[in-house]
Amino acid sequence: MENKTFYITTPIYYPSDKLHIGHTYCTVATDAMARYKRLTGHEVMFLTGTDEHGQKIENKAAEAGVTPQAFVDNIVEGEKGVKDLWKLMNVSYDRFIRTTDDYHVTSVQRIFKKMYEKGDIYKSIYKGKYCVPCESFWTETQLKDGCCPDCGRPVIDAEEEAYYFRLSAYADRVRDLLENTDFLLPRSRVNEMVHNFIEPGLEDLCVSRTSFKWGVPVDFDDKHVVYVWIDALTNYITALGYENEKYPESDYNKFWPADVHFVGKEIVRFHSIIWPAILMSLELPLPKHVYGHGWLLLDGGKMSKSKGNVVDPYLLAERYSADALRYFLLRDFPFGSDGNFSNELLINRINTDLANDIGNLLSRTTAMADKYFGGNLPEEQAEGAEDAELLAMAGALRDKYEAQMEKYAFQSALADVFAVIARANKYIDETAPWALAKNEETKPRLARVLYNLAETLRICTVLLTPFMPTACEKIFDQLRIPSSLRTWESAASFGLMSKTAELHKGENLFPRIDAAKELAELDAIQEAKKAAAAPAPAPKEEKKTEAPAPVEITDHEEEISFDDFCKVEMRVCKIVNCEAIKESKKLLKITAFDGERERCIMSGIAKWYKPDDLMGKNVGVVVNLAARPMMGGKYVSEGMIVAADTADGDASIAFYPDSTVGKRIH
Ligand code: ME8
Repeated sequence: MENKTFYITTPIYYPSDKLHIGHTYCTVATDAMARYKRLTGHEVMFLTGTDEHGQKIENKAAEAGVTPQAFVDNIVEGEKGVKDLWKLMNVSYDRFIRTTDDYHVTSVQRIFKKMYEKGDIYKSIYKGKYCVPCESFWTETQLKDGCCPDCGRPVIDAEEEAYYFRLSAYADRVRDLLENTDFLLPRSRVNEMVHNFIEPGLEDLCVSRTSFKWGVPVDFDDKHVVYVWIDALTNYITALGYENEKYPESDYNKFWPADVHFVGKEIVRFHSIIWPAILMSLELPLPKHVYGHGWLLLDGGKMSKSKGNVVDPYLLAERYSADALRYFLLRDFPFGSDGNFSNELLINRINTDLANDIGNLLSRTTAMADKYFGGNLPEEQAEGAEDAELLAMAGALRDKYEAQMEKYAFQSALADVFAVIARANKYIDETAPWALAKNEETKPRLARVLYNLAETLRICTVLLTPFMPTACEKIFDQLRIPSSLRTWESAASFGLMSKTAELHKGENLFPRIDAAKELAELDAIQEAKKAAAAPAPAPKEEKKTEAPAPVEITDHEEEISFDDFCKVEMRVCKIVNCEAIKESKKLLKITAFDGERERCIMSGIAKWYKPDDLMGKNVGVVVNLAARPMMGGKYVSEGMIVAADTADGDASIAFYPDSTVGKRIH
């Protein structure tokens, strides 16, 4: 078993915005693969990270009024940033590389120089479309209606000095690699690469820029920064210590070449053409595989922030658990192809596979063991005719699963496991344990039925661990499985558990979801986000000529200036959760979505409104009150709901339509 290593990577993501479900999809697939390889006894290096340089980030930071470094620090390390997301999703990466890490910058400079000294990088002239006010070069395809995509102004043809990588020199070797090896997977992607990029003739690649500063400086010519791909792709070796002192050379020797790079299909070109060519230039071994996975689509199109249709993995994982989301992503969509994401699919999958199939199997098995045997199966057990098929299927499962996992066919591997789970549920119907329990003579048969169910669950749970690590631990615990029987080796054989197994019913791991209610809530949240992403309506022109109508000031009102009034920010917020709290009869704890984020509001309206009266309603909220700790700091209230005092001493809250969520109230 020693010396088996496995090196797997995700793309390094751009921290130009919060990551969405697409990034999560690739990362959890990589995590499942890494966990599977650890389970099978490999020493795994799982690398992920962020690709932090470039003009886009520089521009975004400028818009936000912060330095590029502060901007990326916030998205990567800040609250609900990239690292928080991977923690929430239970992603077991071994290393996280940021291209702004000093050691990476050093390596990139050394690599660039090496390639330059070899003659594979040379200085030339870059020609492109230039926006003078933005000082930005654009390619033809980046232009919007022929104009600068950032400011919409016309562009001019312009030139700048740039370094180029002699990609053309490697065309034949790359073609051979693509056509005659299994380097690029799935195989269907090979033709596209060859036809679209190799056959028309590979052009040399521009690898430096002088028009922006946010990048790795070329150390022998510092008006240039390294442009995109030499900086980004080399992360896969710099994170192993190549050309830097951060990690020992032994890491590189142990893990390079990578076993597989998982990447989305839109960057297959860079990973299957440019990356091997860079490595050839550096005279380094090539990764064994690049796997180009498909996209998650929404309504048939790609998700995009500007369309307001990105799916937020935080929201879904917090609502349904990271395990359920991980399982759904890898069970519903074939890894190599595109798939249409929908909340409905997610909820259906949770209800059918997790609540019904495995959830029921577990709770029926443990509940019957508790009820009929006090949780301890007796020694005396009797085999029966119904056993053979279940035992054969469960006994053969590990090898079938392995064959699929080795092809990165997560969907098929999971389908195989769930076929056995379905078979076990059918076995319960066939053997009717409740009937066996009625008669002392059939108790040994009952004991064996429960034993077989527990063993089937054990094997399935070992194989599901890479996909649902937390839930699987809990299943093992309910079945009192010792650690020696949670292993890959033990999953190959049926019947390893002691016959006098102890098992007890525990918490319901996958509660059924009320689909109609959840879908309505998720839709409402999505609508609110879309409304918030849409451009605000143009402000009404102020009527300067008419003086405002005089307002009568009654004695209990202190007059405030218009400027003071403008300081109060009221917005329509959607109540996504509302509950009574045990510490107070007056207060309700409300979670309200303000168009950008959810905030906690402690509101003293419990006397007039029950939680159900407010769920899903859109209400006016003062959102810029200083946050206020309440109940000794147990809760922090981040807003105040606007309510009217009615004549009879009641409170009345105005409700707004969905289209106004996130909008300001003036
Ligand atoms: O391309 N469906 O970063 P990026 C599935 N920095 N996967 C998706 C997806 C979707 N809708 N959207 C994104 C970059 N992804 C470069 C990579 S690597 C040396 C440099 C996933 O933030 C998918 O894996 O645009 C895709 O390739 C990656 O996120 C792109 O992330």
